[in-house]
Amino acid sequence: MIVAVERTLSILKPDAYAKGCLGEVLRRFEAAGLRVLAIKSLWLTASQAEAFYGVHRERPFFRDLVAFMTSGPVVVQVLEGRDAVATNRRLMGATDPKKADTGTIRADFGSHIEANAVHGSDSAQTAAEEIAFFFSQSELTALMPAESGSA
Ligand code: FUP
Repeated sequence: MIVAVERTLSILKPDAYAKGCLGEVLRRFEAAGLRVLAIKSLWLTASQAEAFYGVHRERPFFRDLVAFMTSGPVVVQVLEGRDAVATNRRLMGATDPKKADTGTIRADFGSHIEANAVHGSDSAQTAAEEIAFFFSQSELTALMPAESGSA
């Protein structure tokens, strides 16, 4: 079976940040073989949250989702590893924490369908777009080894 090494975008949402479970969630990613390629914390503006979740603009929960995503700081990160998109989605669990499998991040740390602790890209194509939304090329290459021979 061919398993692709790929990248995905992960967000630790305001509820996860407030609960103090960032370390445990990161531990689970690393234990599953996902490496943190780039990471930063920020407080999303309404325009950023609206643009990021633009696909849901017409849904009834859109306003509440934007309000929630701007209610506190988040951590955004690029995870890299084998089958990263699917691995991250498996670790996250279903969108609604009540329906998420036991032991998944959303089952353990989510409160309800809106405050569900984490976001993860749902395809390689979406991942590429979401990574570019938050990270510049230089941020993505910051952890590459320095050129040999430089002083
Ligand atoms: P997921 O890919 O699991 O994050 O789920 P979706 O892309 O379908 O939804 C994105 C976010 O919208 C969810 F994380 C939470 C929010 N949402 C609601 O608040 N209510 C809904 O009924 C569905 C999604």
